[in-house]
Amino acid sequence: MRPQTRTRAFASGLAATLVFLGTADVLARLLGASTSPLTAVGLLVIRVMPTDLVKLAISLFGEADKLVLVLSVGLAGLVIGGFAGLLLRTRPRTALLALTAAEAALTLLVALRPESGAGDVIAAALGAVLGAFAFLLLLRAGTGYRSGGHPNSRVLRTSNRSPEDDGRDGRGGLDGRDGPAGRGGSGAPTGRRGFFTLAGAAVLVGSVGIACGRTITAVGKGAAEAARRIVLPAPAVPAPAVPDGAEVGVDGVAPFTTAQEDLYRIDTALVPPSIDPDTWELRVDGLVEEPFTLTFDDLLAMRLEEHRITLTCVSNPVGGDLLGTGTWTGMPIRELLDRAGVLPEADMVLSHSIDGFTASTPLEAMTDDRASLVAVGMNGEPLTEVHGFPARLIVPGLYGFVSATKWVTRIEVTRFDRAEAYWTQRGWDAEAPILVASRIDVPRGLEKMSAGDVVVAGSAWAQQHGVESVEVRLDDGDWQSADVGAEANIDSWRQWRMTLADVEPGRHSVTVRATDRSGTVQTDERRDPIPNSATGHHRVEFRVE
Ligand SMILES: Nc1nc2c(c(=O)[nH]1)N[C@H]1C(S)=C(S)[C@@H](COP(=O)(O)O)O[C@H]1N2
Ligand SMILES: [Mo]
Repeated sequence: MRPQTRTRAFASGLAATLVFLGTADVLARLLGASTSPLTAVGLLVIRVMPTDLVKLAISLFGEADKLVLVLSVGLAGLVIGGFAGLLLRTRPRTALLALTAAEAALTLLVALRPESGAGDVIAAALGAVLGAFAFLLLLRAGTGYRSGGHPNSRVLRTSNRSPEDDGRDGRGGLDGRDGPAGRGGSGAPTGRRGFFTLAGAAVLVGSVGIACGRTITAVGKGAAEAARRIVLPAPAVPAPAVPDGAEVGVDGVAPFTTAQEDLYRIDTALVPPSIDPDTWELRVDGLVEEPFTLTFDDLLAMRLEEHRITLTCVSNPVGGDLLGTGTWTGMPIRELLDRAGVLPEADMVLSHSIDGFTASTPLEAMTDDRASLVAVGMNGEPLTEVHGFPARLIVPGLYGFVSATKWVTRIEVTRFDRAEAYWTQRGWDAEAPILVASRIDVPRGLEKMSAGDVVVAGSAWAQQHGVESVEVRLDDGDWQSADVGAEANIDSWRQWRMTLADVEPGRHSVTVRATDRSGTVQTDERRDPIPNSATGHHRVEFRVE
């Protein structure tokens, strides 16, 4: 049997890995599954990565962070596959075993994901078989090795000879001569061209697989989006209209109602779970007298209410846009908990997402009179996939990470001393009420304005307390009261505006602070978002000429 050159061995491992990843990826999409081995490893990386590194990745790559992650995982996989391929030179059986074991492990990883179904596992397993098959073909083409057909001694001999073979193979000319007429009989090694044609074909199959897989995802999204054009029933309790004057009429200020597609997205899901509403269920259990389960149809048939609520992320930096206001349609969680009968020792609700994410919400925030919802719609439309289709939680007055579980499947009544939520395990607070805050939308940082009157405007929020007033100051001048837009309710943000008269040419800054109805003035103390949100006044520099 011919020995394997280093290049061939490496190429075999790499190409076989690509066949596995690529075919598993495209098969997953074709079977309507959402988790391919590539995705599963990406999710695992997110899980084990230190929080600081995740933050760094997000700040470096922004919205492309997930793509960068998948690409890095893919490339790392190929290189590892390549190195495993090097084993072919000395121990072809071990190499084959290692590759199959690695593929099996990744298939198992897919199977272990909570959102995985039979389709995900079948796709990964088929990909693994194809990958192993490609590896065998390449092994044959490179050496004439046939699994099982050759006695161990031949393999061992290959191993013994390999050091000198390096030099020989390097001379290349031997390839052609040994090729078709080689010593291996029916298992004859293919010539250099034959081997690389085969390797090229494998690489092509794998890359096309990944490309198609990802394209189908993109196209499928549109189809899935259409399929979910469920018409929500009219809410039994509609939200009052947005009051006149809620908007202060300044271009560049975030609109009072945020369109669902413009709402920020924050979650740990690499691909948003694709949930079939016909099989989705919500379980209410834990410390309750009578646990029960609802289907999506059960939920839609209930007395749904509509509430206007500003959702805010704890990671929102001062001046950031990780917040938005929607008119949410849903079922009051309070009523679901009433039906289950909460036991007296309970003090927390741990909501579970289909993807394993959890949030801990003080029981009180779900049983007092605030509008905590199992929401099925935003602004009159069903939720989109990224925002939690078919159902998510919305709790006024608490940051999203301790309340707003998307793709929710379980409401577990428990105690803070018994269970910990996803982000609490990672150093963030277990309870996190939203702090009064404000933002300048106009002018934009470093904007050039013409001399004279300068209009400044933005938003302020203090969910559950309500925004009482907003103040602005030019440079280091005195705080002046801004005009605040009409208040829809205490759970929604308020726009504000102010005209600074006769601003002198030159560089200036404007700073904003809000006060809530309990009298708390937004602090100017700067601190990081972890563990329970950034603080500090938003300040914007601009130029007047
Ligand atoms: N399943 C799940 N739900 C989740 C999260 C998540 O990572 N997974 N992130 C939470 C956080 S931190 C926030 S701020 C809100 C954001 O909701 P949005 O993406 O719809 O704006 O969702 C919350 N719900
Ligand atoms: Mo968040």
